[in-house]
Amino acid sequence: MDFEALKKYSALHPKPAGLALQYGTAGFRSKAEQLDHVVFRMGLLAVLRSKAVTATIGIMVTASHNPEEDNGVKLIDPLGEMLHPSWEEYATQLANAEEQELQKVITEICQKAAVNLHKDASVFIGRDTRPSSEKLSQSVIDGIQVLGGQYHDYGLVTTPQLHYMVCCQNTQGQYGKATLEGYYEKLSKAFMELIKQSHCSGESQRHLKIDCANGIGALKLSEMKPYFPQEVAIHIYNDGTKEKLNHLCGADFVKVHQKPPGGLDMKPNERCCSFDGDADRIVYYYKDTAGHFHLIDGDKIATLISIFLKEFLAKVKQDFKLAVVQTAYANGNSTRYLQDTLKVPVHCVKTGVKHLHHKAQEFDVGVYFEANGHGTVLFSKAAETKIRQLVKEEKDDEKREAAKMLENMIDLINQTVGDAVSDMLVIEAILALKGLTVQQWDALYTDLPNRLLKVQVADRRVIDTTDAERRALTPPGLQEKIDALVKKYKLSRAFVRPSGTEDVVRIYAEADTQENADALAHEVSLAVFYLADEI
Ligand code: G16
Repeated sequence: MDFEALKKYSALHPKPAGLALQYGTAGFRSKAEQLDHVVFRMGLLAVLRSKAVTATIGIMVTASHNPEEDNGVKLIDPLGEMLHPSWEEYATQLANAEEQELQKVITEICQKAAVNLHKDASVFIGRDTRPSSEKLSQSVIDGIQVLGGQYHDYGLVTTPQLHYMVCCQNTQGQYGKATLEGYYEKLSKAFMELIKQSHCSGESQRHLKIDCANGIGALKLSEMKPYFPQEVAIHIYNDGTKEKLNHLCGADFVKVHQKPPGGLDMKPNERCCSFDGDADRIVYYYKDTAGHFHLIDGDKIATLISIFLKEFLAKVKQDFKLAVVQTAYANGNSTRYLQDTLKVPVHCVKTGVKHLHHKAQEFDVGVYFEANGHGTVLFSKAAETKIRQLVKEEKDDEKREAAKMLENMIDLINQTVGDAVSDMLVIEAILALKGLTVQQWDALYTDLPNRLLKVQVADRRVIDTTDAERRALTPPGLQEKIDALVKKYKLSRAFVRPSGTEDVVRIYAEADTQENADALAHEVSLAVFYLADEI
């Protein structure tokens, strides 16, 4: 390794003294101006990771749902999954090393992770539409080049598109072609195969209004439009030409505020959806004739997909194990509906797609969604192989047709990570195939009224949690206080956790009425505010 060159380049990407950042829920996130040294060093780390696993690694510059002024960076592992947790630690060490320690930290990582420096390295790069992203991705390239890695810069792509490219590359094309055309062709072909079998052609079911959060989703959907069948008319709003990224729009805004985004005029009963800033999350919604807003979040998306999969998995009669993975944010009534009505096992894990993905891998078919609309479906290799085999060889027509339906679903779903474009097509296909309106989908169960709040405290790390983040271990007395507050209301539940993407503590509460959910969330936030700052 040429440490002299490293020293020279690193000096061009200096670390602000005293600044310490952590690889959080989805990589590093901070104000963009604090990230130059971090992205340079993540370029270095991507090269080391690539050498360690002898595969292409992805690196995405984005801060997804965060405000436009923020930015972030995360690494993507060979099959398109999130970076392995053991390397998250190395990422944090490398990002926080003082200039003079850099060489030592790199050497230590190489020793601990048995990195063979003589191997080749290959890195795929992508970025979102933030004004700071282009320059930051140049710094990533500096990091890759100084360690002699090869790179392919995809430029502006959605986060899930980059995950897809990495997976395609490392499976030698088995997962698909590692190009944008390859992605559009794969998804649109599977989608068309599916809707060919739908019998409903109501005008209202073909139009969809999409709020793209003023982000990359608008660009990529426009590119994809020519690939869509005529039966689907998508209308793009908040395309980034007028307003700021994620400002008063996007999936996070709609979910947190439980109201429609700005910039999208909604007529009664029209089906609408919102992507987030890097198009890995999606939520649906509509306004009824009385003008009331109805949110259809990740929990209801998981439910719709589970209903569909359960029906078709039963038809192929293979005894595949289907399960749903949620987080503590899942609405209590969604969990009850899935378990008690649909009879699908539900598992709860910590926030962060990486945790849900990991758990979902335990089943033949694992549906995972965060309530915020981030999720996908995983099919085990064995299940996928069996389904494809049934399509080719099964003599029983009904069984073979059901297998075909599942096969197209497998191809339509981006199994590497939650993907707003792919999820949208999955949902649109299921609604068309089952002849469901958005209102009928919404009516599967009624969400318990809930409220999400955030509180700023001096140091959010004073909050430590357990039991998939449902209980607080510290600061002392906080959980007892939450328990006492929860007891005041019916059907109530509340929890707190430090965010891994913003400098805030998140509070979630649900109860029998909206007033009670709001009051409980407010009281819990006051408890957090006082107890966290006492430490
Ligand atoms: C990221 C993660 C999600 C997580 C969200 C909020 O989303 O990928 O899994 O739910 O942050 O995390 P936290 O509550 O820790 O801030 P995105 O869309 O911003 O990448």
